[in-house]
Amino acid sequence: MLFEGNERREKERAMKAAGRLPPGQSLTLKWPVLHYGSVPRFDPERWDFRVYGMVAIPERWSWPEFAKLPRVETQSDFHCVTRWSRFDNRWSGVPMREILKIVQPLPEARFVLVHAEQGYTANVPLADLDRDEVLIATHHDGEPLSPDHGYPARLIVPHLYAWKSVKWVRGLEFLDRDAAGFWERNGYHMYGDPWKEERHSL
Ligand SMILES: Nc1nc2c(c(=O)[nH]1)N[C@H]1C(S)=C(S)[C@@H](COP(=O)(O)O)O[C@H]1N2
Ligand SMILES: [Mo]
Repeated sequence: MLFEGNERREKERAMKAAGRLPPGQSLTLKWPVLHYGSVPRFDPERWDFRVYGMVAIPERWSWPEFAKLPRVETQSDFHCVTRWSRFDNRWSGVPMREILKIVQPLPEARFVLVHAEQGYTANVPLADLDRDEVLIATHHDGEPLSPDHGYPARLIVPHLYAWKSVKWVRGLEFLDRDAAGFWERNGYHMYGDPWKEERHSL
């Protein structure tokens, strides 16, 4: 226990020195599980991933179709608004830029409402999805996601607070205006930049 505490504090100091620990955050070596509601069951027969709204080519992929999309591996940090940060997560899955290439957002599209099981949603500006480190992850540190971390697939947007990294993701809705998601309707910030501590809206 004592050793674990020292190791954590040392890594935290190192991340702080490297400019990787956002203000008001502390480093965790574990991986907490955080979500509203219960863990949904995955049914590969019925699962689909829909991309719709303001796109030139709407898509609906079944699980086998989704599994054939191009893949990428990334490494990034993860910052929860409840003040823990987890560093150097290795994710693999479908790069968001591949999805954008396929569906071709219309010029009017500026925001995306991300949809998950059980009606969970989060809003993200399109420009914030159009980045190399953003992906729909199916694996973490070489293993398939566990059910409580979002199996079979979750969004990862490392530069925003982790409530935007939607677990059990099922679709992307492209919009010409910002529309609050689940936590955003409940007082969280519309954008959620951890470096500016955009935790709550006023
Ligand atoms: N579908 C869904 N995704 C979600 C949430 C949720 O309640 N439902 N919670 C978010 C929050 S607040 C955090 S911090 C991260 C936590 O991811 P983890 O449980 O894998 O650590 O998931 C995010 N994604
Ligand atoms: Mo969170």
